Amino acid sequence: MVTLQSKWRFLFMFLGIQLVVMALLSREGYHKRVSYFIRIFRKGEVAGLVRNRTGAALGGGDVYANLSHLSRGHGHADDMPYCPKTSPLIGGPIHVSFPSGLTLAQVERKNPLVVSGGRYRPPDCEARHRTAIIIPHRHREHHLKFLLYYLHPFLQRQQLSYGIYVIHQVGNYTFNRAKLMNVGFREAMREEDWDCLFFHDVDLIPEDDRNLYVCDANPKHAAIAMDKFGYKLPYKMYFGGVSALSPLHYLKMNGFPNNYWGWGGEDDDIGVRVSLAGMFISRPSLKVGRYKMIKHKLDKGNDVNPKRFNMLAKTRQTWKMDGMNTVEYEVVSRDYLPLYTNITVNIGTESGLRPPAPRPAAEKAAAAQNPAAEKAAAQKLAANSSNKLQEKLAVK
Ligand code: UD2
Ligand code: MN
Repeated sequence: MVTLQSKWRFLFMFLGIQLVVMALLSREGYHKRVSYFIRIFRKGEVAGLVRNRTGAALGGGDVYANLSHLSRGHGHADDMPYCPKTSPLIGGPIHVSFPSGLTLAQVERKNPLVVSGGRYRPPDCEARHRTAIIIPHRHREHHLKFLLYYLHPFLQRQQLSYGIYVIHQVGNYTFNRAKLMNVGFREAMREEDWDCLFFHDVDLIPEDDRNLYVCDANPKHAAIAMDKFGYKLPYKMYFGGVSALSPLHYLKMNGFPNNYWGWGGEDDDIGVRVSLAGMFISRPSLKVGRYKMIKHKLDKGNDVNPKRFNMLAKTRQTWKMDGMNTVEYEVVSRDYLPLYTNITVNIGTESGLRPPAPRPAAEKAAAAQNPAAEKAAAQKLAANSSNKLQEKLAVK
């Protein structure tokens, strides 16, 4: 039997709950709260949608699956509520494959909300994070196309405001990944006050959108689990592939080294810089920081750098003298393409930005008459420049 006393108790409890709900609603403004609750219900819907589709596709869902309801019509109003802390569009594992015949025009059509220069903002809420993606590049258009195909919807699902920058090294001189990153940092920050920069190999495709492209309190190594290393971290200090730094992190460690020409070493140097600058490496979980690398051979013009171990041994002496504070380059062109901003740049060689001035014609003719003297002169020049490099390294 229900007594009069217990009836009163229920009534008070009911009123109490109502008061708490009212207080919650009025705390951050009625409008924001209501849209928050609406989103919770929509989250269920979207998650269901993704689960349905992922269920069908073994090894992850279609990266474009839950973006179709975002429409161009919204416009971007100033009084929009912030996006929720966790995006309701996130779906987890992504199915990654590389179908032949994909074109950039198709990628454009699949991303109608991306605007000139490869920029995007969520159409229905104010993004909580602004992330720039920096991709060092030369002669990898084929990989770039696949990366763009996956990265655009991946970032949209995370409700980020973002921009994609491709930093293209001009000419055929030895490739320099880390120096291109320094260029990317400066050029991207010149355009917008990004709060996080992702330094991204062109051939790495993220396989789980819970791997958030936002910065942590410490520099983040995002590519913790790659197929090429059996989805495990190859060694503790590994910092290659994809990493994320805030502008403050980047400047604190004086950016990346400029003097690693060719393949290898620069990623370890960067890892060491993080700790020399008093920071730690943060990482997502192995379950989430998964990447597929598009298979490739070592590129022409990116031979293994034989000096890398010697240079690495000196990072402690060199990091403050070589990096963001000394980077020199010339922007050749800047193009705002539909899916990315392309910055073509001359980063020079070990001996500077410009090739040595051509010798006067008379001197050349004399050399042609005397090949032995020409050979001796060439040897002297080579010895000089390698001495210069050695000196440079020794100073650092
Ligand atoms: C590893 C690291 C990479 C870097 C490199 C050593 C992984 C997944 N990545 O990559 O972060 O430390 O070793 O330098 O382990 N690139 C071009 N054109 C070229 C050469 C390079 O665009 O001609 C760019 C491109 O973005 C590429 C990146 O540089 O992804 C790294 O070069 P890689 O892919 O040839 O080297 P890899 O896979 O051994
Ligand atoms: Mn690679």
